[in-house]
Amino acid sequence: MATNFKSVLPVIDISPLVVKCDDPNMADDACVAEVVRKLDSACREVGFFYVIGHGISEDLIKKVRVMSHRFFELPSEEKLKIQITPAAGYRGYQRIGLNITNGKQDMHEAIDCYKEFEEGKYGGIGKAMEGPNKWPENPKEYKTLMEEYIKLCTDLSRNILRGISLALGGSPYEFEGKMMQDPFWIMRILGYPGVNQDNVIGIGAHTDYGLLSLINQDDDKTALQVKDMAGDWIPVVPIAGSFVCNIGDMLKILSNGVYESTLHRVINNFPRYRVCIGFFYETNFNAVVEPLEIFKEKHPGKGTSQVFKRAYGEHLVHKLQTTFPNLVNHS
Ligand SMILES: O=C(O)CCC(=O)C(=O)O
Ligand SMILES: [Fe+2]
Repeated sequence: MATNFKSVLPVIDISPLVVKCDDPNMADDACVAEVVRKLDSACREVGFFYVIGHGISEDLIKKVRVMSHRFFELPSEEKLKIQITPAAGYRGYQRIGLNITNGKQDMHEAIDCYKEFEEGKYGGIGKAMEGPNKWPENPKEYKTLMEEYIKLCTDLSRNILRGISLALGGSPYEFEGKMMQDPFWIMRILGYPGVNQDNVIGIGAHTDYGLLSLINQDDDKTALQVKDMAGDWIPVVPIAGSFVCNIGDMLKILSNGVYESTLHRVINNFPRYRVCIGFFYETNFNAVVEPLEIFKEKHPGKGTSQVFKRAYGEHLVHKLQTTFPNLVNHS
């Protein structure tokens, strides 16, 4: 397979960054500087990499998948008790085929969760997404486990972004400024039936639309694929205990186009069911995202004049309405 980068994505041990994450002088540490250099080349060349040494226990990473498998094994009527509706802020369970990407039904089911916020906080923009997340009663303790996981993923994303901020030539905190002081997040708990045949698409080709994504995938089947610069799809072979990390559209804009968000898709042509937990760290819900001044100064030759003409939250609601046209039309 011809590729412009190795068919194995970079694996980055970020432990030095995790250790120093609260030290404003972290960049002076030689081990942190090495992590930053690796993040820079991964973000420039691929937009996808594995992180290890991230500090979240392998047991917990595995447990959230095991519990999610248990939920998806329940009878359909059980799962539909927490069914997604526009009236519930697009939160909850969606059956197989409800999600549409590029006009086609995706072969997956999911629980979608979003950061909760008080009614009226974002006025008209936020209205469509108001409401609490919907958690099943079974498995027991699932909500508590997932909420703990979300907290850890939020901290980890912020810490990786500190490294990426340094990689772009800024201070560690450029992604904590006015557009990102109250970061939104999305979590999708995804289940892909094993179809054992080719060309059944679990999720069609797309880029993620936030800042940074953390993918926690079953470690015994390869289904996620990333499109490389030569246009070939390369498999993202699981590494136990790692997260697959990738850049979203908002980071592309904020970085002044220095980093790209990369197309990816999922095809589970294994006979067995696959679970993946996607955590998506975003800007403020109401941020109108544009390239950061510091990165325009640092990378003048690069440049994207791309400004996000509406608030990130409006973009998200629009995406949800195109992803779930059947929900919008029939409720
Ligand atoms: O299932 C996966 O590995 C990735 C899912 C994904 O790309 C997404 O939810 O945006
Ligand atoms: Fe994705």
